[in-house]
Amino acid sequence: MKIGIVCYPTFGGSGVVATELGKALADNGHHVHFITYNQPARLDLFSENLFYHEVAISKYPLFDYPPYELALASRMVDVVRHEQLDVLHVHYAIPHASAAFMAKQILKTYGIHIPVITTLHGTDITLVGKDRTYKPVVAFSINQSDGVTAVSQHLKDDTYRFFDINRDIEVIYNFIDLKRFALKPRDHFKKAISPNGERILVHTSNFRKVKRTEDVVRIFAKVNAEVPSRLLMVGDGQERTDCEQLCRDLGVADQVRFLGKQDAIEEILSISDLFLMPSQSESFGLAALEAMACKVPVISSNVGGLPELNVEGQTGFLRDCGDVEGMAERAIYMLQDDDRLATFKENALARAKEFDLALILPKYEEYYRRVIEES
Ligand code: GMT
Repeated sequence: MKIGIVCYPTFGGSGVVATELGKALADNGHHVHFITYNQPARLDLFSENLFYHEVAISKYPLFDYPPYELALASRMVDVVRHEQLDVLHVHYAIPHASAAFMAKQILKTYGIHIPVITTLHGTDITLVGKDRTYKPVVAFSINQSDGVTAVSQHLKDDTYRFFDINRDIEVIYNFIDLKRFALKPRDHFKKAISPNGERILVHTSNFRKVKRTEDVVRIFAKVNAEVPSRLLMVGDGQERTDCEQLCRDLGVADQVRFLGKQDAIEEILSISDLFLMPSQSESFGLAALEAMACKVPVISSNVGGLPELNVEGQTGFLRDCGDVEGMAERAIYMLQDDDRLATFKENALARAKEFDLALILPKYEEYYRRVIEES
């Protein structure tokens, strides 16, 4: 198939899923055309089947806000026509689904029919999408898509709850490349971070409010009072400065390292014992899956799609959002006993294998075929 993929080219979860999916499809022989305003973060173009089409935005003094959606729709029209695409797959509803709708209407005037598939990732529904500013457009463009997927059953349910949706939504879970995300021996690195064998806790995110990064620090401070430990904070965003201050206020600044944005996340996960994800909202929790693939169990909140990934008492524990006390108590329980921790680590990997890219990729391919046939 010739597939167009539209996504945010950033480190965010939806961009990562779209890029990894595109690369895997290209490896499977499909021609994959990325249409974005920058080359996606994890995209290397060393494949004859991968193509990148930049959306260039002209700036005119008249525009306080350059109309990106129009530039994107025009680029989609151009790529579909000249590359003869079979399907357009847009990731994250805003503004990709509505731009695709516009492109589809324009293409009709050239006598071209292009099926559009929208994948909902999370905040495009739970946070931004249901904001009154965008809600009618999001609902309309979901209903007008030829196919819609959601990354968890919970996100699918939320979409029906928040919007007036009159069509089917297919659940296709996030996936993991187990070749890349695997436990790698990194003893020298581990020794540098925890010279006396302290347990290593880790959090990776974009440090937005929704991630409750201050809870991460508070949980760690409680754990650290009972179990010799270190915390690695990976990523960057608006909450980082407050988190750094909180570390000082709680007296744990020397035990916490802020590593900023990192490419080789699997290296950091390989030396970690426990992943913390106390999010306020999380449609799936790709970062937790990446940790589990590297044999790192998870303490998370029980919101959104997290219970579809993290299994209570097996791969970790889930507590109510904001229950810092409960999360810390369960973390201490896991970290205090070597054998118990080892069992959780094995279970985490076994669960991650259920989301292997090799299992999820055929679901997308089959869905593309079905939508192309039925549209
Ligand atoms: O988590 C983020 O802030 C990034 C966000 C995105 O849209 O890029 O991630 C969302 O999509 C990921 C991939 O499908 C999911 O695994 C994340 O759970 C989801 N984030 C939220 O729902 C907050």
